[in-house]
Amino acid sequence: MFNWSDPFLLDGQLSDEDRMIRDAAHDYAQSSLMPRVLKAYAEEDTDRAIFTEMGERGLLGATLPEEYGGAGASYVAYGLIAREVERVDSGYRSMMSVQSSLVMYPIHAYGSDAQKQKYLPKLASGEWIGCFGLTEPDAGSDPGSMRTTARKTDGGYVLNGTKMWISNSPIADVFVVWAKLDGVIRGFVLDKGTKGLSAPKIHGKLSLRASITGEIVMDNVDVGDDAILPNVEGLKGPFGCLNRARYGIAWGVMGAAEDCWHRARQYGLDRVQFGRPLAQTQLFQKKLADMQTEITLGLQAALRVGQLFDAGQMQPEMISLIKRNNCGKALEIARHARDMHGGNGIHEEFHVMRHAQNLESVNTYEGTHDVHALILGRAQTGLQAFY
Ligand code: TGC
Ligand code: FAD
Repeated sequence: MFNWSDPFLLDGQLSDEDRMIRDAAHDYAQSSLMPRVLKAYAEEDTDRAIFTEMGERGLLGATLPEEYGGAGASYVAYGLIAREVERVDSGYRSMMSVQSSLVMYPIHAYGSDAQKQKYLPKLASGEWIGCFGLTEPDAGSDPGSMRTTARKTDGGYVLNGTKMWISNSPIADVFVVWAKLDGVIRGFVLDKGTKGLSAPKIHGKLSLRASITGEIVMDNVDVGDDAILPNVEGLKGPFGCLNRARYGIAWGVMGAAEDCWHRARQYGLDRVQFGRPLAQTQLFQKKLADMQTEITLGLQAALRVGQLFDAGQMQPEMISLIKRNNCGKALEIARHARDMHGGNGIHEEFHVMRHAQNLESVNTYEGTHDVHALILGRAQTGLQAFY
C-alpha cells in the first residue's frame, strides 16, 4: 500500500540503531520541547535546561566517540536527530547543532588532548554551552575578510574584534572563535568570564526567537598558549565544522517542512468552505502534492549524503546542494502552509507561521541560498563568481 507520509519508505532504509536514535529524539522533542515552544518563542526565552536534557539523552555531539561523551552515532543518525528537533522548532535545532557541529566537532578534530578532556565531556552533558564565532559585522558571506585579530605574546595571545549574529553566545560558557594571527585564520577556545570577553544579546529578532543570539566582543582578551586550536589553520578550519552543521540543517529543515505539510493536510480535511473540505479542491491537493514531492526528494537526498558521509565519501559541494535545496524548499512549503490555513495561519496555535519565520534565518545562515549556488556554480564551471 502507498504510504502517503513516507512515499519512498525512508524508514525501511535506516539501520535499527539509527531508527532507535531517531525514535528517542522524536519522543524527547514531542514530549519536552513541543509543550514549551510557544511560550519560549513569544517571550524570546531560551531555557538552559534544554542543553542538559539533550545531553542526558545523548543528543549532543552524537557522532563523537563515547570516550568524550559522544554516542559514536552515524551521520545519518545525526541528521535524523536534527529532523526530529526541528520538527518542533528550528531554534531548538540551532542550539543542538551549534553545540555538536560547531563547538564539539572543532575541539575534537583540531584540539589538543588537554582541550578535548577539559571541554568535551561537559559540552556532551550540556553542563557547558558552546558558541561559534565566525561572522562579523562586516564579514558575513565573506568570512575571509574578518577583522578579528590574535597577537602573539609571551606565553599566549591577545584577541581583539567583534563577532555578530552568534547563536547561544549570551548564555555560552565556551567560545570557539576564529581570528587572524599574522594574517592566517586560527581557532581559539575562550572561557566565559575571561577579562575583556562579553556577549551581549541581540534584541528584536522576528525569527528563531526560541534560540538566543548575540555578539561576541573581544577587547584585549588575554589567553594562554593552550587556548589556540593547534591542529588547523586557514578557512578550512571553520568550513570543516560548517560542513557538518550544514548537513544537519539539510535534514532539520525537512522536519520543519513535514510539520507544516501535515498540519496543512489536516487543516484542509477539517475546514469546510463552499460545502466541502478545502482538501477536496484541486488547488489544495496540488499544493499538498508539491509538498509531499519536495519533502520526499529532500529527505532521500539527505539520506544519500549521510550515507556518503558515513562511508568517508562526502564532498562539501554535496552538502551545498542539499543545504540550499532543502532550505529553499522548506521555506516555500512553510509559506504555502501558512496561506492554506487562511487567517488562522497567522496564529501561534497553528505553528506554521513560526516555522516560516524561522526558516527565513535558516535559509540565510551557514551560507545563504545564493552563496551555495555560487559554490555549486564554481564547482561545475571552474569559474569563481564571488568577486
Ligand atoms: P575558498 O577559496 O573557497 O576556500 C578557502 C579555503 O577553505 C577551504 N574550504 C573548505 N574546506 C572544507 N570544507 C569546505 N566546505 C570548504 N570550503 C572552502 C578551501 O579548500 C581553501 O583551503 P586552502 O587550504 O586552499 O586555503 O574561500 P573563499 O573565501 O573564496 O570562500 C567563499 C565561500 C563563499 C565559499 C565561503 O566563504 C562561504 O561558504 N561563505 C559562507 C559563510 C558561512 O557559511 N558562514 C557561516 C557562519 S556560522 C553560522 O552561520 C552558524 S548558524 C548556526 C545555527 O544557529 O544553527
Ligand atoms: P551578507 O553576506 O551581507 O549577504 C547579504 C545578501 O547578499 C545575501 O542575499 C547574500 O546571498 C548576498 N550576497 C553576498 N555575497 C554575494 C555574492 N558574492 N554574490 C551574490 N550575492 C551575494 N554566524 C556565526 O558565525 N555563528 C553563529 O552561530 C551564527 N548564528 C546565526 C544565527 C542567526 C539567527 C542568524 C540570522 C545568523 C547567524 N550567523 C552566525 C551569521 C550567518 O552565518 C550570516 O548571517 C550569513 O553567513 C550571511 O552573512 P550576512 O548576514 O553578513 O549577509
